[in-house]
Amino acid sequence: MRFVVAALSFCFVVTPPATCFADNPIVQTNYTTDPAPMVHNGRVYVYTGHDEDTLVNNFFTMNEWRVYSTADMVNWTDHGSPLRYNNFSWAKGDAWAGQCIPRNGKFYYYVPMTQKNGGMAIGVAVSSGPTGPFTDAIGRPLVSTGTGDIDPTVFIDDDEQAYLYWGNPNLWYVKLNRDMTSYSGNPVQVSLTTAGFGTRKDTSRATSYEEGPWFYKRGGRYYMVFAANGIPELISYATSTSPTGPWTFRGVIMPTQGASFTNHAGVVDFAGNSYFVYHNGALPGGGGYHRSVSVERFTYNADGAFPTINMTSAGAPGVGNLNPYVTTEAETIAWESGVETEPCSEGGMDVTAIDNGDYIKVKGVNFGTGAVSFEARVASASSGGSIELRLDTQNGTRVGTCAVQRTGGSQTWTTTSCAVTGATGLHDLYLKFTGGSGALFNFNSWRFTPRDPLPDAGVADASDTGAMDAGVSDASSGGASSGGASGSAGTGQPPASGGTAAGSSGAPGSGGGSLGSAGRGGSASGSGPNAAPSADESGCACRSGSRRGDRELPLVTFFFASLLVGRASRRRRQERARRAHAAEVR
Ligand code: FUB
Repeated sequence: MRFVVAALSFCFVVTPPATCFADNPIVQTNYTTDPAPMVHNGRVYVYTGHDEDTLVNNFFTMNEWRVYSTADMVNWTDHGSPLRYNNFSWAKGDAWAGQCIPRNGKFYYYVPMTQKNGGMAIGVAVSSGPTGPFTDAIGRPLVSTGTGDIDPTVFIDDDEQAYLYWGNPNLWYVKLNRDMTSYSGNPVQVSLTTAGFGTRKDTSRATSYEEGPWFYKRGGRYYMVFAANGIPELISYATSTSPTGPWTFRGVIMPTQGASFTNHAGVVDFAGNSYFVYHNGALPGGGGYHRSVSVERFTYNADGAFPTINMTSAGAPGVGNLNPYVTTEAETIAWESGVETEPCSEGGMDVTAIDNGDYIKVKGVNFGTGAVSFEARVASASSGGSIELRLDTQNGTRVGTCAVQRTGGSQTWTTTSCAVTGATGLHDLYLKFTGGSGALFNFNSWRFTPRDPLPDAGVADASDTGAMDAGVSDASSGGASSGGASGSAGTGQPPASGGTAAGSSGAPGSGGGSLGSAGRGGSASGSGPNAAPSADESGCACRSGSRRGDRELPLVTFFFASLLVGRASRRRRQERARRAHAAEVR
């Protein structure tokens, strides 16, 4: 169901805009990992991995990638899974960290997987849209060096040359051809020097570089953000005046925090702000194998350096407000309690597993001079229930109650409506679900009807996502080209060694209950004792674990190194989340 309503700009609104902050983690319906942000057509898309609730061999259990998007940095629309490892005929598992980039009117998604014939390799999938579905573009791995081919990052330079970097323990790159599905020459192994990639806290490798590179350009300077220091990881960065180095180590961005032994970062500029997207174990039931994506807003220093960025539960401030008078997908969520999402027969996703007392919170909703009615697209195979419309808290002022009747099927959709009184100005909106026992109904989309005609400014297509009333500017993925980064030359590096790297790419370790994490370490054939930089572990009431092993050791070695991750069901996890947020007055 789609509505196109004119006027996203509420200049008649008397309520001054208030700053609302995102709730971190930004997704509560799934454990999400390895975020890769991408800006496209006024929205930020975040491509993620998905840690399954139930672990296999107490290790990363990841079968698919997922994508979420936002126009305001606080309300995130769930687009489901655009790609799975088994969409690649040559892969047998491990849908680890990827990155998507638009080019030539298409979207290219670079993702690592374990091959059926062993070892990890990077594939490329293509789609005509940012939310997929994606298909294997070439029917075979794009790159496969045999040494930890994980965590691809892709960037297209101003001269239109595209680069793909990746790897753990080595850092590799290729120059992609314009088709984005092939490359010229052989993979080049970056020479990892302490001048370029910092000194490791231990001597297991030559530098602090571990994995998860994120490559982009800002203000004429190239940035390589990466997970560093072994287990538990922190996020550091290097810069260069050239896309292929040499690199100069610039320090730590995000200290070791957040109850996950890995971290993995992406950086994006959007609507004039810079955002740092990462993962931790902050969701209830979270840990090293049950991670969740969070976002922080930050400002580069005048010289282009990163500030220290700490993990928060508040997250990034909102950008503009949400317009309730255009259709919003029900799966556009700032925070929820108890619900899940699923593919919808009407397209996109719907909200399901709705029980009595569950809710969805949408932040920064601008009702202007007021709403007179509300309508929702719903389906119910049971006896239905109600949607209570409450302002600012889950038990806040009720401005309407919409009855949902049985429709005869969980995907048999109808529109229900109800009167609304007292919804004016700017509020967080709670869609609170009530009814009998068991699953009540499914929920596809909603919108309010305004009391007054909307001004004729700013026509917008609500399409199938949340809609904003504030203009947002597009920016290229990665760092924006604006800003005051003054380039500085990197230090020289020795010629690339042809090094062998007894590579690692495996991680024992685990969460433990809701906070635990354990470790993973590298075992590359690096050399040289390295002083350990001391990580600032302030800012998060979480603990991090110790280094335990190496990803490419046999899985059996992971067992002794792993703590049990609570296999909390999604319901239990969400119930804990509900309790954690019960006291909120947002
Ligand atoms: O999610 C699996 C792996 O853990 C990723 O590839 C790494 O970056 C680390 O986050």
